[in-house]
Amino acid sequence: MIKKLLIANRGEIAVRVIRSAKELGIKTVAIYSEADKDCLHTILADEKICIGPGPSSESYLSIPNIISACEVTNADAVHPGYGFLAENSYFAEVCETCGITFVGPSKDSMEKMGDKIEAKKIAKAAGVPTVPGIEESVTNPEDSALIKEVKKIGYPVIIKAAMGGGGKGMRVVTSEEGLRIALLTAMEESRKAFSSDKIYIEKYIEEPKHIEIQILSDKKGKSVYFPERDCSVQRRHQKLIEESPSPKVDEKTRRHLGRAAIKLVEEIEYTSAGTIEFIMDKKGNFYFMEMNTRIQVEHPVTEMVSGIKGKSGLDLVKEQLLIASGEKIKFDSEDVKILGHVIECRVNAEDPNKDFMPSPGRIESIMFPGGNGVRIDSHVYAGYTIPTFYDSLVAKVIVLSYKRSKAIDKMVRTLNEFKINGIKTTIPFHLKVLETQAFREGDVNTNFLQKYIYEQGL
Ligand code: MV4
Repeated sequence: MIKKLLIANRGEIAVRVIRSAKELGIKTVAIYSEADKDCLHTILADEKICIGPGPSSESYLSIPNIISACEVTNADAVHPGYGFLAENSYFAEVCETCGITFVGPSKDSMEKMGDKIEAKKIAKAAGVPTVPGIEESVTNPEDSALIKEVKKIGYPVIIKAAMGGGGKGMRVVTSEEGLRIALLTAMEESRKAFSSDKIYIEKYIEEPKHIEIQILSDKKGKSVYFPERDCSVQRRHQKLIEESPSPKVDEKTRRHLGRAAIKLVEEIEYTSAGTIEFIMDKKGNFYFMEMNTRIQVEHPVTEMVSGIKGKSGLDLVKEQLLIASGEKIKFDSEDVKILGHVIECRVNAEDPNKDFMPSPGRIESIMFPGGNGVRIDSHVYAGYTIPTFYDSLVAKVIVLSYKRSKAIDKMVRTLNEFKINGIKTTIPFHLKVLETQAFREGDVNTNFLQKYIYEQGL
C-alpha cells in the first residue's frame, strides 16, 4: 500500500486528492510554487515543500524539482492530478525508474493514446466506431491521390494534429479549393505547437454532442465503465457545464458506449482512471475521438451520479489510489446504478462581459452555497489572492436531484447563493445559460454557446 503520496499539482484538484488520501490513511505531501505559498493544499497536506518560482515551467512542470521533492520527503507515490504533467509519459517513466509509484496509467498507454492517429487505429481495430477519414498522417499536401481520397470522404472535412487533442490545432475545410493551404498551415501550426507536423483528415461531423465515458481499470485486467457525461456546453474547447446522464442518450446507447470504451481499454491493457471521448451526431451515431489518460476536472459528476450496488459514495481518486497499490476493483459495470441527475458548473475568475478575460486578484469575501445535494470543490477562501500564473478555476459547483429539470432548478438556487466579492466570476453567465430554452430542453451541441454568446451580443 502507498504510505506517503506527493501531489504534483495545486488548486482544487490538489485539495481533492489530499482529502481522499487522508481517508485512506495515506500521508500527504503538497508541493507549491513561490506564488502558491498560501494555497489551501499546502495547509491541508501533512507536509509541504516549495519546488520553484511562480511560472509553471520552473515549478509544477519541472520533473527534476518534483522528483527531488519526492526524495527529500520520502514519498513513495505521486498523483499528478490533471493538467501540468498528468499526461506526460516521460514523467510517468521517470517516477517508475526512481521507484516512485505513478498514480495513473503506464507510460506505454499514455504514449499510445497521446498520438491521435495511433489511438484511432487501436480503437478501430478493437471494433470501436471511428469517424471515416484517412488512416495515415498527411505527408504531401500536393498529392493528387490524397485530394481524390478526401473527395471520396466528402466535404466538409476536419484537419487535426496527431499530437494535439482537446481541440487544439483543428481546422475545418469546406471545399477542395481550400484544402492544400489548410493542410500546409495545419502542418506548420502543429510543428510549432507540438513539435510534430503529423496531421490527419476526417469527415467533419456538424453540431455534435460531446459525450464521454469514465472508466476504471485495475492491474488484474478488470475494467468497469460509468454512466456517460455530456460536456456539450463548451466555449473555445473549455467545458463550462457538464451533466450526467446525457439528456440525449438512452439505456441501449449507454450500454453500447460503455462496452465500446471497455473494448478500447482492454486492447491497450490500460490501468487507472481514464475517459474515452466520443462525439454524437444528430442521428445518434457515436464516434471515438480520443482518450484522456488522467482524472478529469468533471470527475465529480460521475461520483455523484453513480450508485455502486445502489449506494452513493463512489470516490474515483480513492479507486485510483487502490488500483495503484495493486488492489482489485470490487464491483462490476452492471452494479453501477444512476442515482438521479447531476449537473456541474465550472466557476472561473473571468469576466463574461469582457470576452471571458481572466479576472485574478484578492477574494475580499466569499460565501459558499450548500444544502441537500450540493457539492463544492474549491481551494479558495476569503483573503486568498488568485495568482496570474495558473488557470482561473475558482470552484466546481455540482448538484444532484432526482430528475434533470429539478437539478437545473437546484443549480440556479445554488449559484444565486454563491457570493464572491473582489473578483469577477462566470456565475452570472451560468445563470443565463441555465435559463435558456435550448438548455432546459437538453437540446445543446458544441456550437450552442458560440451562437448564444453571439445572439446576446456578449
Ligand atoms: C470533431 C468534430 C467534428 N467532426 N471531429 C474537439 C475536441 C477534440 N477532442 C475533438 N473535437 C471535435 N472533433 C470531427 N470529425 C467536432 C469536435 C468538437 C468541436 C469542434 C469545434 C468546436 C467545438 C467543438 C467542441 C467539441 C468537439
